[in-house]
Amino acid sequence: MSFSRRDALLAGATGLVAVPMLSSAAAAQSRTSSYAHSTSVDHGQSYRPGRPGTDYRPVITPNGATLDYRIVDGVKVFHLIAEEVEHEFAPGLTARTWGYNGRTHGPTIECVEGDRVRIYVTNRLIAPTTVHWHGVILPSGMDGVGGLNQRSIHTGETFVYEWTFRQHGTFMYHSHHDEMTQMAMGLMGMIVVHPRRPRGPLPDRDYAIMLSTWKLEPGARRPDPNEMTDFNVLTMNARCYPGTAPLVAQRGERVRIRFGNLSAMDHHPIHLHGYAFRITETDGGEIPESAQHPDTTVLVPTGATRTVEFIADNPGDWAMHCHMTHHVMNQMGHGFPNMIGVNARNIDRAVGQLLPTYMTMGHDGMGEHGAHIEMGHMDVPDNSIPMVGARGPHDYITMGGMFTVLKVRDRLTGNADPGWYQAPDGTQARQATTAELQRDGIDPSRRN
Ligand SMILES: [Cu+2]
Repeated sequence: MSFSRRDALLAGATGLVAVPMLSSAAAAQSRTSSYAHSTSVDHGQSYRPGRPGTDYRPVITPNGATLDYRIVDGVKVFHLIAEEVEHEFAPGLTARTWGYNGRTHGPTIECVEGDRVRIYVTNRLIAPTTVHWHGVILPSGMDGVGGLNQRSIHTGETFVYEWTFRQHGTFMYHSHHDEMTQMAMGLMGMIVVHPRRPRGPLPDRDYAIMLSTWKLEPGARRPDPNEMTDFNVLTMNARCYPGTAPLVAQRGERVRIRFGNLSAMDHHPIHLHGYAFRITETDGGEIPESAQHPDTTVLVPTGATRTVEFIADNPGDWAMHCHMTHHVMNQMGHGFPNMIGVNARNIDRAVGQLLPTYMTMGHDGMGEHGAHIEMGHMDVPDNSIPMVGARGPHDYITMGGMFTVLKVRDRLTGNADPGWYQAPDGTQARQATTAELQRDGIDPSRRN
């Protein structure tokens, strides 16, 4: 349909064309074609505040929280407090970060399209700040860019932002004053706006995950905002593996995962094992069904959100991680020589006479690093985590950083971690037996 409401308004304003009355279905149709963002509300109309459980199924922010609100005269009132936070990235690694309401990142702001919101922002930081509402269509004066849309909020001050959500989707909020410093310190969070009139099936599990990157020298207590390239703590909802909580789903459920990325310098191709999903939304709006395509990896550019959906029909423990291999390492040191293939036995013996715990690292790769540290073979500075991993059900999991696990089970209790997957007989990789090798004509000692 080429005739849009905007065209109608323009035509009406110029008085050149008679404006036909549109049926409400046609009006809805015209709205979706005239706006890039997705909307299911009538723009002149006001709506009662959307209620969790009635108007929407609440989103889950793994390792995070959802911001509380109260309703005052039909307006949802929120209060964000920007402040310093003692934050744990994973067991063994904490830092003084900046966040909102006692957590890094800030809690997820969740609304329903048509909700009128009033968001108070109190600044308890040592520096001025503002909050920008990324992707939200609102009046220019509410957009939160320091200097451009408002003066900055000084320490001790409280500002108020107010608008009506006229769109649904996944958005973000973050500091827009001294962004380089304040976002590197963690001042960001997710915004989820549910449609007032949903089309299509609702998800049974709806997850929100913010991707971000940090530089934290081993032993240091504060992230370094000056870093441009060498980020060494890569996080989902400000946690790095093994600190990331698993996502769970019951077999057959429709799962939606909303990714946001506010990394300083990096895009993240997030890969899910065991599934193909559809990429259904960006922070610009819903992707028309005809343009959705199946994929196993979704590239989440910095400054953007991507939403994926799939039916959880394949039970198991499925890795979900950034596919950039340096983004699934924890505090990675790059400043050492390439030792792959080097026989370090003589070096270890010689140095070992002076330093009894000495061990040359890296001659068969980096996978051993975390396990060695756990076994006490190697010391690491206080308040730091090894380059990789955690103990898994079968062996050491040589992944860190932007890594988590989707656990799909026939039966679940709420959102509780069901533990490790027990593969049914005959569905587990294992060492081949001699009989099998003989049966299938496989000779392990064969030379090509
Ligand atoms: Cu990445």
